[in-house]
Amino acid sequence: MQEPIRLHSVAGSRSFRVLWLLYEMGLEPDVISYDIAGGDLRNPEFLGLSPAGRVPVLEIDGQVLFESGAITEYLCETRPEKGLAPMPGEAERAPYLTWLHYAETIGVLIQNLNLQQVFLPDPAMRSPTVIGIEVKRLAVSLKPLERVLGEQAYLLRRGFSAADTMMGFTLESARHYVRFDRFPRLSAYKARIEARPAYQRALEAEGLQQFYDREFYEVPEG
Ligand SMILES: N[C@@H](CCC(=O)N[C@@H](CS)C(=O)NCC(=O)O)C(=O)O
Repeated sequence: MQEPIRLHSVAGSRSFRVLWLLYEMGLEPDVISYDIAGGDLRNPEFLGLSPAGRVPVLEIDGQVLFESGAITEYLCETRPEKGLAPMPGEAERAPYLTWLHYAETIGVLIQNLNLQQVFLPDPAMRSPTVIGIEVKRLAVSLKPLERVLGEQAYLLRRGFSAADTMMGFTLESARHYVRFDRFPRLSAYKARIEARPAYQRALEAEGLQQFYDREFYEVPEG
């Protein structure tokens, strides 16, 4: 009998990337949910799986993996028949790796903004200067996506891939800080990937996101 696949997850976090990819591959993980604000991720048991206390963590094939990009690469390399990534030596391998990791360049900007706008307990602790800079950096980092999506429907010319599962979730967070009407192609791409049955299923399985209590966060006056 095959061992169960276990995904350690926080709703609305980077673990969504992995859940969505697993569903795109037709795999059925058990989802173990944590409360990010409640200190769950600092439990010694969880720290034994993820040393920095971060999600996602995936238990699969007798191994424990953390880092969403590494998990994505591992899943695609061990299950090449799913056709969700160009393998070494195949066409578009370089842009695939580039976009897959670029999703974390954007992810870190969002993380900084989440810290400032969502997690700091007292608004007086926020830095309008830092928020303003990070929002600008986020908008700049979306521009290359707008350019590439003018020429193709997905991040790779060959079609939907795991670069999209890494990036797509990131865009859903980014729109809380940058207005997407400036990025019409990116908006169309976002709608296209979110309409996929596996994306919708992951949303349902994950439950309500725990991060945002409003549609858009303005840069505070300062
Ligand atoms: N580069 C890592 C980042 C993981 C990460 O920071 N995850 C966030 C949720 S999106 C987290 O677990 N944060 C908990 C904390 O910072 O305490 C990845 O892509 O997996």
